[in-house]
Amino acid sequence: MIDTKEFYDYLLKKDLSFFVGVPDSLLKNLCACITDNCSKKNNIIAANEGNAIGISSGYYLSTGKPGVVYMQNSGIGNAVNPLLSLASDEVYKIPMLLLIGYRGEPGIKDEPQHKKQGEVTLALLEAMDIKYLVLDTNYKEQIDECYNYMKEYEQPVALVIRKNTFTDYKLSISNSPYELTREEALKTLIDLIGNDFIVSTTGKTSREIFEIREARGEGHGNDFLTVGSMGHTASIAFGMSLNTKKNIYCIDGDGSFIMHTGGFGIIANNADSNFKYILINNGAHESVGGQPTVGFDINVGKILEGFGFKNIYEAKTKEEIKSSFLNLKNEKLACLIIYTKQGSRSDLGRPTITPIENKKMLMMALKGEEK
Ligand SMILES: Cc1ncc(C[n+]2csc(CCOP(=O)(O)OP(=O)(O)O)c2C)c(N)n1
Repeated sequence: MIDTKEFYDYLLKKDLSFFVGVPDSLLKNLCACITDNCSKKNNIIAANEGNAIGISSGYYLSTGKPGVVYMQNSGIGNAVNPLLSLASDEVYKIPMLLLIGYRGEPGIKDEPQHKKQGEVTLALLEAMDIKYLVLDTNYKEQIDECYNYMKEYEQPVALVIRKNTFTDYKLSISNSPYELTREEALKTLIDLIGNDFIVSTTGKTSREIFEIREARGEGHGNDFLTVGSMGHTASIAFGMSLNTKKNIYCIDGDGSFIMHTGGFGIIANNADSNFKYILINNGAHESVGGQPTVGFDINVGKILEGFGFKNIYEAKTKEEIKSSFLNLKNEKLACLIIYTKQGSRSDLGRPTITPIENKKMLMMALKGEEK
């Protein structure tokens, strides 16, 4: 294992002191160490991984120094375009150190959404002509090698980081002004949603919905538990809502909302009255370690309104969820923003049905509900 703080300190020693990225569960300890030790100005938690490449490129243009971009390998997809059409040697030649969490590494057990990504991670880097090293305990030499490569070739270079590489580092999570937990909010919502359909976001939201249904002995056919494709939950729900009479409730997270916010303009201007948007805002990427988002700093309601949503409700308690729900249900282009604190059960499991089983159950349940 690598001592997290020593790794971080060594990056600083090489003058690699500007960090930007999207947190990852596998890089949880490193992200926590960066969040704890870096000034806000030198650690930007980006909306998505492509944004992170852009920000790091801008940093280089004004300082001549490479930035450090952290991401889960799922985020490579978001980063491909700016890596190839901005940073590459055929375009502007912009060096940066990519720290990539290696979920789904072949031979290591992982969740279905990480399998394919893990299989192709190294091949993707090779196809993009990005030099990479798989991080090892001789990390100082590896960082030196990356540093020298960036100096000589002015190119992005990657350190691919396996599961359990870093020692524990606990993030000091600031106190939340809210009392409700995400799981309490979900239980309340599931009671109210009844026989309608749910499309839930990646991370613990979908895991909690699965376990609530299990505990109640209900099936999973009314839920699409989006395990991957972070930031696309609302688009999936919107696409689904176009051809069904049923109400489709998208239950999203703030990190996911922020990742691909542009999609909401398209949704608001095309959705029918059966598309319902619920955002659980805990101001954090809670599922991967609790690193802050700008969820509490931006006015989500005004943003949704600006895109064309009409009736924005807010709730901080179960009672407020209940009292606004009828309006959400009955009004076209209505949204509900629920403010919660961070935290989840320590024994929270994962869906025991496969994504394909979930898909089949859902499609079966939707059959006969066409508009
Ligand atoms: C493209 C991509 N980047 C990063 C991740 C890792 N990831 C999984 S869940 C999550 C946090 C989601 O945050 P939010 O939507 O606010 O929900 P919360 O976990 O707070 O409930 C992240 C960053 C991912 N799955 N996909």
